[in-house]
Amino acid sequence: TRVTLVGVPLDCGKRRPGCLMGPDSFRVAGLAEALTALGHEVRDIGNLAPGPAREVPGAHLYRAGEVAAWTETLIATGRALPDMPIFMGGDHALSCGSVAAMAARASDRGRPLFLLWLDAHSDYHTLATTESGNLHGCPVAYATGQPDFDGFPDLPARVAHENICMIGLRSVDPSERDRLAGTEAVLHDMRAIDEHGIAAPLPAFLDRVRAAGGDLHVSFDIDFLDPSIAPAVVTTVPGGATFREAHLVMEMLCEAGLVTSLDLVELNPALDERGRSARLMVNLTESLMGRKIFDRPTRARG
Ligand code: DIR
Ligand code: MN
Ligand code: MN
Ligand code: MN
Repeated sequence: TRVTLVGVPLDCGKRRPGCLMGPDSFRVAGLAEALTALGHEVRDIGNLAPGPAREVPGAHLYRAGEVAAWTETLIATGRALPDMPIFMGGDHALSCGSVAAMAARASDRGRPLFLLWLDAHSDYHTLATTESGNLHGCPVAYATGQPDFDGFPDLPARVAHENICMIGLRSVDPSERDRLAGTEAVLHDMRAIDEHGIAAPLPAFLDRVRAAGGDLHVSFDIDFLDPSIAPAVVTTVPGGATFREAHLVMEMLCEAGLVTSLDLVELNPALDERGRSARLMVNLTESLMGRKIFDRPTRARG
């Protein structure tokens, strides 16, 4: 696979700074080298920069005009990217732009975009519902075309709720829950994983992507993982995915061969312990891109 690494040092989606160092932390942890060693053709196009902040009304919102400017840049740049982009964040507000860009690119190719959201949070706030005012809690609502994003770029293509699967949820605000409940998004909280295992929800979703001939964007928020293995994030929530569970998800995605783009977001290197969380994200990306112990026979499909 030809992979394009895109640095997105966006750090304005929440108050505590640090994510701007994320792209370089992934570089230092050897992301490009690891993917090259797996046989991929890797190109690092460096870090993007946003245009001037846009006018976004809302006194309770934190640096929303800058997030809107980043979104504009990401849509323009991302939509034209060939091959498989990996968006190295940066906080999760960058997914307003990366997901919108991948939806636009898919639609340019006549395909639907599917979205796998690996996160403790559902990130389904609008500018009107967010209580924190932090826009890293908003990308799914923006990318699905919810109202109340005044000042943001018009969406070139929206992601359909029925094409969204979320895994790892354990911090969902009441208004997010209520509005998501009225949609066809498939939501798997940690209890579902406890009861059925993390492998259970994936095959049905991946079969739908394949049947629709869709592109598949994976948005990987590091707080999907349990804080004991990935402490370098400001919004840790106990009870996350284990090391083995996360690798299993990545290996299953690899075997399906459907992933067309990836976000690696919310890593805060200032909170990292000697680059451990960054390296874990690199190792998980290796599993997604082909590292394995033994081959598995291809799963029979009906
Ligand atoms: C949180 C978002 N629900 C908020 N938290 C996130 O600020 O509204 N953490 N996305 O990763
Ligand atoms: Mn998130
Ligand atoms: Mn999160
Ligand atoms: Mn919240």
